[in-house]
Amino acid sequence: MENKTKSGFIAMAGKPNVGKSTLINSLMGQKIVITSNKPQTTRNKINCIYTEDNYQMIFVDTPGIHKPLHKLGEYMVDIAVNSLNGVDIVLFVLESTHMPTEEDERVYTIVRKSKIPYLCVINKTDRKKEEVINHIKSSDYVKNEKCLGVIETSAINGENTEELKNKIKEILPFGPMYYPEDTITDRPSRFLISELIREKIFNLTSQEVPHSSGVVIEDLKTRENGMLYVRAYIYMERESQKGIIIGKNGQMIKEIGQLARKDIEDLFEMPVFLDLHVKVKKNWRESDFLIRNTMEFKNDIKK
Ligand SMILES: Nc1nc2c(ncn2[C@@H]2O[C@H](COP(=O)(O)OP(=O)(O)O)[C@@H](O)[C@H]2O)c(=O)[nH]1
Ligand SMILES: [Mg+2]
Repeated sequence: MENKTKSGFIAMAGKPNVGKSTLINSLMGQKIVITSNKPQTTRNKINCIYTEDNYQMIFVDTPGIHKPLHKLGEYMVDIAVNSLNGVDIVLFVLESTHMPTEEDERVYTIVRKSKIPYLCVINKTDRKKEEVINHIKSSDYVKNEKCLGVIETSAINGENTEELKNKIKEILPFGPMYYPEDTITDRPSRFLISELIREKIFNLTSQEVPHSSGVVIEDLKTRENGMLYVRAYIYMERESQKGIIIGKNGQMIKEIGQLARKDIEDLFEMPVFLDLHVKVKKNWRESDFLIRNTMEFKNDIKK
C-alpha cells in the first residue's frame, strides 16, 4: 500500500569510542547527544528520533551493550542481549583505523546472540586502513546471515551517513509513527542542556575531574525578549576540582560557558543566557541527590 509508514528502533552497538554518538548526531543532522574521546561519556540512555513524511527512525544508544564485560560470563552476556529486546535493527559499529579487538569481539557476541538483523558500520574512514576494511569485509561479522550489509562511514564529516540512512530505511519494517513528528528525543530540555555542559567539562578537563562532575539545571525559562534563560550548577566532589573548573581568573568556566551556550543556541534555535555556577558537594555520586535532580523534570521550559 502506498501510504504505509515505516518505523523502528535502531540500536547502536560498539565498543567505547568507535563513534556511536557522533554517528547518531550525523544521522540526525544535528547535534543532540554528546561525544568525547574519553570512554564512559554516555551515562544515560537517550532515544533520538528522526522523522520524514513516510518513516520514523528511533536511534537508541543502549549503554548495556557497550559496557566492558570484564569476564564474559554467560549471565552478563544474557543481560546485554536482553537489553536489545524489541529493537528492529542493530548498527554494529567498528573502526577502520585498526583491526578488531577483543572488545569488538565481545560486542559481536552480543549482536550475534540477539539474532536481530544488523548492519556492519565501519567508521572513521577519514583515517582508514585498507587492510582493516578488507579484513572486516571477509570476516564472520559480515558473513553472518543476520548481517544485511556493510557500509563505510566517517561520522565526523558525514561521509556515507545519508547512504546509511537509506539502507536503514530499506530494511525498516512497516509500522506506526511512535512519536509526534517534531519530537527529536525522548529526553526533556533540561537533560539535553545539562549534557551539553557536561560535554564541555569532558573535553576541557582531564583525569578524574570530568567523572566527578554533575550538572543540574536549576532554572530554565523563556523570557519575553525571546531569550532562553538557563541557570545551571556544576557539582564537583572537592574544592580543588572546583578550582580547576573555575580556572585561572575564571578562564575555564568562561570557556565551558561559551561553548555550551553556542551548542544550546544551535539546538533550541534561540538566543541563550547561560548563568553557570560551580558548587562542591562531597560524594554526590553516592547520593541520589543529583540523579533525582537531573532525572525528574517536573517542569520543563517555563514560560
Ligand atoms: N577521525 C574520526 N573520528 C571520529 C569519527 N567518529 C567519531 N570520532 C571521534 O571518536 C571519539 C569518540 O566518539 P563518540 O561518538 O563519543 O564515541 P562513542 O563512545 O562510540 O559514542 C570522538 O573524539 C569523536 O570525535 C570519525 O568518523 N572519524
Ligand atoms: Mg557515546
